[in-house]
Amino acid sequence: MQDHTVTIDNSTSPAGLAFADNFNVAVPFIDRHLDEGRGDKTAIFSATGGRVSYGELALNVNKVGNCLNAMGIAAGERVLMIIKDAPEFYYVFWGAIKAGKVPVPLNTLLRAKDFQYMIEDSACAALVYSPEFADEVEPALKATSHKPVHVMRTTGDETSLLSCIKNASPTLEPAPASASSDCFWLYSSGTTGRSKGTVHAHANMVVTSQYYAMDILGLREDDVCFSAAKLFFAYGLGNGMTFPLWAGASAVLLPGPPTPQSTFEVIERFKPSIFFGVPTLYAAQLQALEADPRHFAGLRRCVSAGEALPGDIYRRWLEKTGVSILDGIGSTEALHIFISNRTDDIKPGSSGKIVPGYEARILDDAGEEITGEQSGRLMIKGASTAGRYWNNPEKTAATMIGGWLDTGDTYFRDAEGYYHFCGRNDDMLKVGGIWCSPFEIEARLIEHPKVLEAAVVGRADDANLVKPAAFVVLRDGVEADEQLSEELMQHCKSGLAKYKYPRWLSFVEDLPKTATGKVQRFKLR
Ligand code: 3UK
Repeated sequence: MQDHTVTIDNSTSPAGLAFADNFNVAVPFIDRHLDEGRGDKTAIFSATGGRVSYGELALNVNKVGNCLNAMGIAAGERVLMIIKDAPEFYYVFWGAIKAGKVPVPLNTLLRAKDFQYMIEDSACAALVYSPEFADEVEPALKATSHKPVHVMRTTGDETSLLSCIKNASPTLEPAPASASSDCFWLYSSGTTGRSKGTVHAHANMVVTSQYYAMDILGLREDDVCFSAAKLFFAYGLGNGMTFPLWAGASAVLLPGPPTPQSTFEVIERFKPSIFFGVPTLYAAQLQALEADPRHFAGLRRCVSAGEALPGDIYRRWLEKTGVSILDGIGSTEALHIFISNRTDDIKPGSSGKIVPGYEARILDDAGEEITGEQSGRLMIKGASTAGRYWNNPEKTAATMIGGWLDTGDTYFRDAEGYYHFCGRNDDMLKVGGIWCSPFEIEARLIEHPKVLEAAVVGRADDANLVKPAAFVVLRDGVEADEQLSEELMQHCKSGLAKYKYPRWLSFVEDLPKTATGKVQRFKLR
């Protein structure tokens, strides 16, 4: 295979990466393993049974690519994916890339109106979904003004993707591409307005795999990676797919929700060597371990990201399991972690130091770089960052500035070079590592006939992790009681993605406001 190669020069730090002029990233991630003799090695263990070898993976990727070609989907057209963590996620993602289409994995926890927006915004040519999500996907397809030409379930009858690939050709030439051409998108949420399609190039997954997974995590071919964070998040996409594929290692996929029970079962059964979680899950797992201690044989690394890992969780996890958790900050726009603790260099409560290959700057309000220990706006630069948001030049211009990415976070760097998270510059909340806009919850509350006004802010729970807290002003004559509080929580759970409901709800007479009528959230916090 002469084309589509990437050369890695490990004599420099960070490793030098040189891409062939014609570079389709499916070749080094999928096809390379056949040339390197890993055809029989397990690429994927599925928690629902079954394993997929590198040989079968490459075959199914080709078959899906051929099906997409046969449907007449043109180069660069989007293929939306609403797919659970299972081998078919890999097949569609890599099949699309190899055939020159642009896969767009969506958060499967979202609701019909979110999917409707993404179908319209992406103007996708195809949508592939797991039957489990039909109740939200199908109403979205009915309501949308843009009808994707091809809609397919992953499994089911003869119209499903898995039936389609039965008769597809097992060989596929990689579509022409280059290191900087559009490869895939991930949607990233914003405070106000809708989420933005973050456009990633072919080179980007190579960069995160090399700079973070190989150089910081020390990923090896004999590793087994298990990510509690789902593949549709940039964090999970790296942990549970691109990293193990890059190293020729193996991944374990858990299709269902990650609970202490379900993750412990996977860890005990498959003995992963690297576990990737989020602080909220580590806190819940610790609680479960206190009642029911377990020993995780084979586990050599644990990673946390999505929101800051409290030092207390770090210490208790180390005490209970003997494994330290590496906290690192990443983002959808940067694709993966760019500041991280190291196995031999951890400062609990901090995000660690810059990952070689990335640069960071902290700016004051005037846009000047801060060199001392004061906090400011964190900007980062690196070869894995998205070049633009889809169809959104304003947001692109505001966020991606001269090669620098505005993270939207306030950070300070201490005298030893460790970065410390101080909060967001906007009102966005991270709940269990997942974005949550207070405005969206407020809008849902206000839809309720008994609610006049609502304001939502973040509040720390017992584990020192932020969850939404709502303040509600009721309409005249409505009685505030426990039952109404429960009714409003249910109203949120039924209309929003499940993780977005307020964990606390207080009834108030009025909301603190500025002279211009803007809610003063800081007073509620
Ligand atoms: C926050 C953190 C403190 C921070 C992500 C690893 O979370 C990821 O991507 P998102 O786009 O959110 C990015 C924002 O989340 N954040 C993430 N990690 C930390 N804050 N400490 C942390 N360790 O506000 C950041 O701007 O959902 C994480 C890898 C890939 C990712 N996409």
